[in-house]
Amino acid sequence: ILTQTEAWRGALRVVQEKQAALLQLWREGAFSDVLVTGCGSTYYLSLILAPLFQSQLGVRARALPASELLLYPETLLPTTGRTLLIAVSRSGTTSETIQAVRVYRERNGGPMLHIGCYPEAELAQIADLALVVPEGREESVVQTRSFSAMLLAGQALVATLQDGGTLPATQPLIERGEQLIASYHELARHLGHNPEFGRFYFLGSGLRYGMACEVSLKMKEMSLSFSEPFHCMEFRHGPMSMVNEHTLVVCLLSEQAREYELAVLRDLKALGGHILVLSEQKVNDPAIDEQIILASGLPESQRTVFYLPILQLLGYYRALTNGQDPDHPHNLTAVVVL
Ligand code: F1P
Repeated sequence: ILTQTEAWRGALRVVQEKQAALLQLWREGAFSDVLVTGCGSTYYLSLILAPLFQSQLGVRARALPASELLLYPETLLPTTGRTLLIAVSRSGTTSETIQAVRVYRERNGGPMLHIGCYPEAELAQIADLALVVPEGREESVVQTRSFSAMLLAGQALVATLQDGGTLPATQPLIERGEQLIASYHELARHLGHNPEFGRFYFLGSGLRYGMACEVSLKMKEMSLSFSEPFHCMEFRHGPMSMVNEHTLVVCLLSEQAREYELAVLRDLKALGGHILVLSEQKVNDPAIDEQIILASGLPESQRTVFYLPILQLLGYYRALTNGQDPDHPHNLTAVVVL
């Protein structure tokens, strides 16, 4: 978790190296649709990437777990245009993802772009183009550094394909990441070790929903704690009945709907919840107990990666509190085979 910013350099370098090929694929393809798929963490990465494609590039974009794409292809709307399939997988060997890609291509044709960490893996080999970030590799079963590297590669991919788009500058990005870790590591340790918390909720909307899913999964799989993600406003429609004084609510606060989201947090605070907010700038509100200020200076579409280190650390410290090995939690393997 603490070394992930080293992998960011690799992610940006890979996209830079492939820039010409990516632009050629994108322009020649004239895609109307983008379909992003993966499993587990890499499905959540797909859930972050699809709205980025849609909002930044104006194509219809959708994320589906590889198993759904494989077993329920009829849930996809047919398209009259061309689709770019993006398969995300740390290992590049998850059999659900490989099979989903094979079956989809047999039926629909079209190119496949892979985002992963292993150049020799099957998905990298069968891809038309692969963004492989070997620096993202890690020993733990749980994806942390790899997720960060693949996410940044995906964000940089979207930036590259935008007309006149530029990649974020590598050095300032890394420096800000390291500053965030230095500033808030202690907060993650403190909250993660607090035995009072028995329930964790991660709220994020719009571009942040996939991230809320991922950081909630980190908490769940590393520490075997009760943890769930929701869209912010959705939380009031039932799930908030679970909030009490043993609940930590983590909100990835937006700028465009901030007032609505703060109103939800005030309700949760009134129920006894402890509220941690991550926001670009400082926000003053009585509902907020703790705040992480990203101060990235980047547009929303390019700052998602900054949510990761501290919230991964939160799961890590909770795992230690729960007596779990955060690298090798119970019942998990690095690659799932169908
Ligand atoms: C996908 C994945 C991981 C999860 C676990 C099992 O792997 O579901 O997200 O943490 O290790 O596999 P991959 O296809 O991204 O390699």
